[in-house]
Amino acid sequence: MYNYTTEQLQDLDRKHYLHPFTDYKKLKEEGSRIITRADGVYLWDSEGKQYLDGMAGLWCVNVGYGRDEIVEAVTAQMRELPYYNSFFKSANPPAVELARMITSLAPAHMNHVFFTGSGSESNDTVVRMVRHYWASEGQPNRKTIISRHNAYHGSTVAAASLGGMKPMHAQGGLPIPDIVHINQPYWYQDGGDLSPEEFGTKVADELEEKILQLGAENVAAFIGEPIQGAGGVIIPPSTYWPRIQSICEKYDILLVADEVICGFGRTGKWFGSDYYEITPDLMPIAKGLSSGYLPIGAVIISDRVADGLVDKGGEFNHGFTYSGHPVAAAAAVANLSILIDEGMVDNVAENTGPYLQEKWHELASHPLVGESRMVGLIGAIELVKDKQTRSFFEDRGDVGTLCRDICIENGLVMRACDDTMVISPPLCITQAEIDELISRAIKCLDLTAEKVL
Ligand code: PXG
Repeated sequence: MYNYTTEQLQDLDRKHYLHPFTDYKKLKEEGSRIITRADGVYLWDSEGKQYLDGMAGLWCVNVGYGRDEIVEAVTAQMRELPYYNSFFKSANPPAVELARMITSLAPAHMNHVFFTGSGSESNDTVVRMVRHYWASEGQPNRKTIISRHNAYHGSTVAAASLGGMKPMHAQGGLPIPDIVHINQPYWYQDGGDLSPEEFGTKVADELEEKILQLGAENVAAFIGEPIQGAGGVIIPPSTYWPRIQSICEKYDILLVADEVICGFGRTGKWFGSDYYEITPDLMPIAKGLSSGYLPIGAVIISDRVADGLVDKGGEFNHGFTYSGHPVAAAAAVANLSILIDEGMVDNVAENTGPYLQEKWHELASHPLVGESRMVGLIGAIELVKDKQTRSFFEDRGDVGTLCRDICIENGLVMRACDDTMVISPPLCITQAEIDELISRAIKCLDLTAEKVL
């Protein structure tokens, strides 16, 4: 369709295209990889090289690539109504149907949806909505939102402020006021001599300390990813979420579960909140909602918060041109239908999840691997210098980057978060494809170990 050679594309890319989260000088020197097509769990680049996509794009292509049902739904919707807004008392059939479907899958007390265009917009919506909710309830001082260091909630000003990524805060004077951070439940790095369970309780208790320090009457909400994704697939100890939930209840703090990665089957349940048996007040979602076929996000809202907004909130002065976009909504409806009709979420829980977990845990015996962890189809391995003492390499991140580059050379997309290698493959992955993923991963770990151990 685009009549360029790889070199021409790379040249034009260098000249005109500033990529997200990219060191521009390095990219200019090295040139970009041009991905041209995909099917199932595989990608191909402009030179015809094949990759197994262990990251489902960016943690989003849950149903896998190449699903005609989505293409057809989108094409039909484009013809019927390519765009109309949801402002001024308007709605459209796919957006209404999508709201019905999402709330039928969400926990029973969550029956309302606000549509956005992305996960970042969903989290911006969370910030404005929880503050507006408390103001409507006659508690306008409840403004502060407590989040965690090393959380990722997106890249807009509010979402990056909610996030706990220090390099992001350093660029542009973030966080914005009234957002504070506590420690993350990262046992492998910070747990020391404590058992994971003891450590989980200890870090959860930091929430109570922070609430008492701020005064509960000033705190609006706590936000966390059920499992941190971009932070390195930090799977919290079993004691963590129950404690967080009970602290939120004790002080009447709204609980926000960022389900942008965990939502729509990643953990083998529909939502990470189902996996950890927590009952949030708000759940920002995106990614797996449309499997990335078109950009769409949303916030799922509890009856308590929605009722408050309806009864006392007046006009909510917030929304986006593309809130409830009919074509994106049609893609999401078709995507959710595939997940439901093919039983993909149960298949992760009962079949492919346990199968990949067993093989993934075997990687822990590799000399370079300090820990392997996985829930459903989201997992990580820690690359370390000394596994006995849980010691990381000195220049944290260099070995991860090396391993990631070796993976790419060998036809496997794995992402490095510092020296933590993470995977989150499409939920449609088969056992045979899992075998292939693991054999490519072992080869790449061996090649990395040869260079660094
Ligand atoms: N919340 C979570 C938990 C996310 O993982 C967002 C919100 C923001 O979504 P949008 O659609 O605005 O990007 C995310 C996004 C990475 C990486 O390198 C992760 C994300 C995005 C880009 C890169 O791991 N997660």
